[in-house]
Amino acid sequence: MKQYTLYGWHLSYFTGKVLCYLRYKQAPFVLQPVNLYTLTQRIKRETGAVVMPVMVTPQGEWIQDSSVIIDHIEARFPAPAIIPSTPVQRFAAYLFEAWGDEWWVPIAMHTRWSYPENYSLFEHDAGSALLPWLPRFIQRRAVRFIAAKLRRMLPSVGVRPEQFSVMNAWTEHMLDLLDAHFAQAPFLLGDRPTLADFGLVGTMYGHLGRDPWPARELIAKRVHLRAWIDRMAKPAAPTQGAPLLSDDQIAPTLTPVLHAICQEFLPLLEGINEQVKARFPTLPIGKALPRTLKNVEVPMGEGRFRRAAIPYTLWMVQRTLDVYRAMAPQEQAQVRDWLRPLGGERLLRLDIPRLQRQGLRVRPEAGVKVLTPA
Ligand SMILES: N[C@@H](CCC(=O)N[C@@H](CS)C(=O)NCC(=O)O)C(=O)O
Repeated sequence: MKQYTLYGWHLSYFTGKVLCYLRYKQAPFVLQPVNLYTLTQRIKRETGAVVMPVMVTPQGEWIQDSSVIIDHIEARFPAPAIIPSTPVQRFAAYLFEAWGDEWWVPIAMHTRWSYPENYSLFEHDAGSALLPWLPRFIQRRAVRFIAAKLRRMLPSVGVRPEQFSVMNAWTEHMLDLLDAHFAQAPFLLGDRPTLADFGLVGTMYGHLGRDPWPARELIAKRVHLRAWIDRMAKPAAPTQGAPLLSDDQIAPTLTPVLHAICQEFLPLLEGINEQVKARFPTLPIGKALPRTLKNVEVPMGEGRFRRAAIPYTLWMVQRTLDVYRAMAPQEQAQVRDWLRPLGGERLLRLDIPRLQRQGLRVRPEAGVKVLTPA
């Protein structure tokens, strides 16, 4: 059988997500550590962005974005299923994917780049991927240049020294909650992984679970979380027959996590949406919004957290909400009844203008008229 090629680095957040997923699915693929030429020339030409991961199909089609890659494979390799068949678990799986992809980015960047002891492994791994044919000292020099570029993005995603104590407290607490959950269930929604797990593993696989500082200081002592990361990284065998929780339930151990999603991530979405809606009427037709907009301030645990608004995040949530919209009224009612006591029902009323993705940016979906304010 012809193979898929996944271009990425195992230390990249979103490559980790897809890598764990493709392994679990036993899809025919090879991981091709992406080199400088492919990253900056071929991927740029094919997708319009310098980004990873990108997957090339056996037919030569280039697919960019971890969620689109997953959708492509799901359509062709339905078993083992990663999308729950019941409404609350299905909606929760997409919500966890969006949260895992978007909310955790500052935490993963902070735990990597605020601790210089991590740099050497990054330089080694990224260097041999980027310029495999050149001597090690040139590889290191080139990667230092890229690492410096990545570090310049830190303040925009919220990695700012004055926020470190809030971020650290949040992380310790959230990891405790996840550890307590994995002490009683092998995966987020039951006995087999779903899209929820693949969303969350992005932050844990290459970053928290593997960078030396967080792996030692944050993950090692949380043995159940550590074991989940390892299960996700090296799936034993497809757990096709293994059940999710019965009766469309979500484990009570996830209730505090879901509360946090509703009290922190939802205000972030609302803040981004406000800015996006204000920008759309003046956006020239066919143009994408900038990658980042102005700051948004939201709760984070006991504190407050400021970061730049990223319009792309709303595209991920449009994906979640589309799943809800496609449900029968009875199923929608079940999702509403589940979200209400969590304080998340207004997520369903978030009136995001229809968005089309363009690499890491978004623009109004073709054919959708954006009304100019009177
Ligand atoms: N939403 C995209 C995100 C991809 C992404 O942000 N990838 C990072 C590496 S993990 C990257 O290439 N970033 C380059 C940049 O931000 O310009 C996905 O799910 O694939």
